[in-house]
Amino acid sequence: MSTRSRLLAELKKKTGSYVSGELLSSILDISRSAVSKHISVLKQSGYTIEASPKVGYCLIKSTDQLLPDEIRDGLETTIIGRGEIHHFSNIDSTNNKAKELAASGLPDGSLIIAEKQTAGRGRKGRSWFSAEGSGISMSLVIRPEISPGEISRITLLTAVAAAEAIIALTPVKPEIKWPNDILVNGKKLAGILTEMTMEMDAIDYVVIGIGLNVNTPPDAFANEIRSIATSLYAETDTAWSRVDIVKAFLAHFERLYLSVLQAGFSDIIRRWKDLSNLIGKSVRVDVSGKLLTGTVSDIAEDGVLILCDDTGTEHRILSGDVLL
Ligand code: BTX
Repeated sequence: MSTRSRLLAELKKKTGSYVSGELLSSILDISRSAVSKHISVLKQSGYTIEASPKVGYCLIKSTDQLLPDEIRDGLETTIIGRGEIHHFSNIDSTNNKAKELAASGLPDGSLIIAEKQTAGRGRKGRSWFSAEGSGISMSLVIRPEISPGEISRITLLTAVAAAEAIIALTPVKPEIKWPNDILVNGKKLAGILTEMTMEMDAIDYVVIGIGLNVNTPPDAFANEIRSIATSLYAETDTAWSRVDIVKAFLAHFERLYLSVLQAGFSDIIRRWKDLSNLIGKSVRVDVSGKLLTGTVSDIAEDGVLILCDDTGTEHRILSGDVLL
C-alpha cells in the first residue's frame, strides 16, 4: 500500500472528524509537509478534505473518480480486481492499454479503468462513446485456463455479471441481447468487447472491455446514438455511485467465474437465458454482411446462437449482430 493510500485510509477511518497532521505524520513516518503534499494530491483527485492549521485534516466526502483506492476499499473478491489497478483520466481505449500491459506481464485479475476514452472501441471497428466522468469504461485482464474455442462463454459470463450487478444495486431491469449488449427498455445501457491473445494453442490472456452508461444525461450522448443509448440515470432519474457498480460487477464476475471453473458453464447459460430477451423471438441476424431471418430457439453451452429459419433449418451462429 502506498503512503498516500495509507493516509487516505487513516482519514477514512475518521470521516467527518479531524485527524491531526502530527498524528498522521507519526503513523505514516513522514514529515508534516509531506502529509500536506499528499493531501493536496488527494484534493486534486476529487476528495473533499478540510484543512485547519490547529486541528488537522478532515475527510468530508470521497471522490467519485474510479480510483484504485476507492475500488479496493471493501472489494469482496480474491482474484478479480486483485491484480494491478491502473486509472487514467483520459486514454484512447482501456482495451488497448490492457492489451499493452498484459503483453508485458500484467497479473491475472488486473483492471484498467478510465474517466474518458477518446477512441473507445466496439466490435468490428465500431466506436464506443464514453462520456467523461459519468460512465464506466474499464477492461479486466484474466488468464483463464480454457481453450480458445470457449472464449465466447467469457462474454456471456460478463454480460450476466454486469446484469446481476445492476439488478443488485438499482431498480433497473436489464435484458441481455446476444452476444454482448445490455439493454433497458430496448436501449443500450452497456456493451462488452472481449479480446484474447494466444500463444501456441493456449490462451495467454483475455481482455474484457466493458462500457456502461451510469450517470450520463440523455442529451449528453453523441447525436448519432441518442435514440439508441440509455444510462442508469436516464432510466431512474437518480445518480449512482460508479465505484459501487464497479465493485459489484467485480464481485459478481468472480462468483460466476469461480463457479465455472468448479462446476462448468451450465449455470451461467441458465442465468443468461433468464436474463435474455431473445429466446423464442423472431429476429434477423447480420452474419458478416449476410442476413439470416428466423426464430431464436436456443443458446448452446458454447455461447452459439441457434436460429431456426422458415424452412426449419437450424443455423449455429458464433458471431453476428441480432436485429430485433
Ligand atoms: P458494439 O459493436 O456491439 O456496439 C457499438 C455500437 O453501439 C456503436 O456503433 C453505436 O451504435 C453504439 N454505441 C456507441 N457508444 C455507445 C454508448 N455509450 N451507449 C450505447 N450505445 C453506444 C459494444 O460494441 C462493445 C463496447 C465496449 C466498450 C468498452 S469501454 C471499455 C473498453 N475499451 C474499449 O475500447 N472498448 C471497451
